[in-house]
Amino acid sequence: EFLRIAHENLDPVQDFLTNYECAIMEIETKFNVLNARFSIKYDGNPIESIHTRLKSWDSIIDKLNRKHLPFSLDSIAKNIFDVAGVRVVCSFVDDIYTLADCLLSQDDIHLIEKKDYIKNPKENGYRSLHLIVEVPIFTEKEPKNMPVEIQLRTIAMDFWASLEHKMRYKKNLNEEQLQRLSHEMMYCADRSAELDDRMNHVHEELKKED
Ligand code: 0O2
Repeated sequence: EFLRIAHENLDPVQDFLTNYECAIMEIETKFNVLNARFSIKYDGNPIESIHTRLKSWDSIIDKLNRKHLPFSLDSIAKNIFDVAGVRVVCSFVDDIYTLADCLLSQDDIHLIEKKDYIKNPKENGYRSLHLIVEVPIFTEKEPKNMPVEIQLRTIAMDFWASLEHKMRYKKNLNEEQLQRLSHEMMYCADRSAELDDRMNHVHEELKKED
C-alpha cells in the first residue's frame, strides 16, 4: 500500500522506473545494430521483430507478494530481474544463438543468468532462450548497471507462447478442457519445434550456396 501511494505521489519511483526504461532502450538499440550489421553481411535480417515492456507496477507488487519479499525499491532492485523486458523474435533458431553470442561478447554486457528452454523445453512445451543481463546506463550523475530480461524466440515459438498464455489466463476452463487443451498444446509444441528444425536446415543449406 505504501508503495502504491508512493507511486502516485513521489518522484523516486518514477526515477527508479525510468532507469529500467533506459536499459530497455540500450538493449533494443544493440539488437537493432546487430540486425543492421547482419543484414549487410548475410543478405537478410535475422530479427523479425522486437517487443519491449516495462513490468507494470501492479505486476511488480504481485511478484514481491508471491515471493514473500519486502516492499521497497531496494528489494525490487535486488530481487526482481524482469522489470525491464525485451523480446526478440527471429525466423530461424540458429539466428537466436548467433544474436545471443554477439550480445554477450560485448564488453559492457554482463550475463547474470541464462535459461535455455529451447534445448530444454519446459514441461508444457514452452521454448525460448532467456537471458538476464546487466547493461550500464549513463545517467546525469553516474553510470548504473541495470538488469534486463531478454527472451529470444522464433516466430513459431512466439505464436505458440501467445496461445498458451491465452489458455493460461482463461479462468473458466474446466479440468477436462484444461487437460485436453494442454495435451493439444504439447502436440503443437512438438510439431512446431520440428518445423523450426527443418526450416533451419533448409536455411543453412541455402546459405552455403551463397
Ligand atoms: P510477463 O507478463 O511475460 O512478464 P520468475 O520470472 O522468477 O517469476 P521464472 O520461472 O524464473 O519465474 O522465469 P522464466 O522461466 O525465465 O519465465 C519468465 C517469463 O517467461 C514469463 O513472464 C513469460 O513471459 C515467459 N514464460 C515462461 N514460461 C512460460 C510458459 O510456460 N508459457 C508462456 N506463454 N510464457 C512463459 P511472466 O512473469 O509470466 O509474465
